[in-house]
Amino acid sequence: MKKISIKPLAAAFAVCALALFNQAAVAQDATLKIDEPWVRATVPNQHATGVFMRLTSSAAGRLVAVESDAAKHVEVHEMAMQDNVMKMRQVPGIDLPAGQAVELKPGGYHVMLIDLARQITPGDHIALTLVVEDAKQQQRRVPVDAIARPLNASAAPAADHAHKK
Ligand SMILES: [Cu+2]
Repeated sequence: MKKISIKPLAAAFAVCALALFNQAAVAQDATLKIDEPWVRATVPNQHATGVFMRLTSSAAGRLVAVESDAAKHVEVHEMAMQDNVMKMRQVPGIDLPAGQAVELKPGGYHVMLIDLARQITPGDHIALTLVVEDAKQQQRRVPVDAIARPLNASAAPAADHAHKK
């Protein structure tokens, strides 16, 4: 089955073309609406922080990954009560039901930037790329520009982000 080996290559080309297109088109995606993307500013030597936004997909989809040059590792996390303690854990993705707003917010789902390249101060712009999968498991990349808000932007988990490796 030699044909199969061609497919990933074709997909890679498609993704590259999309990425280029997206960069030129200034953060627009026909299906996915992104509201108020923001990142929590950091203090010196803080190595991790969270990114938040509201996602509304007109067609059923799933956020499967996030990429950014701002940190060595970018993970999708969820905060949840576990034995009466708020804990966070990495999740493989976040479902985006058609037409339903999904909040990434302090205390819930968030994107975690781990091993930050530098300190983030309020007003900074952090570029991220959302990798979204549609119902046919086709992936596309959606650029996001998250603006840094002050450390105390809302009552939320901040300093106690313990990440086990
Ligand atoms: Cu986290």
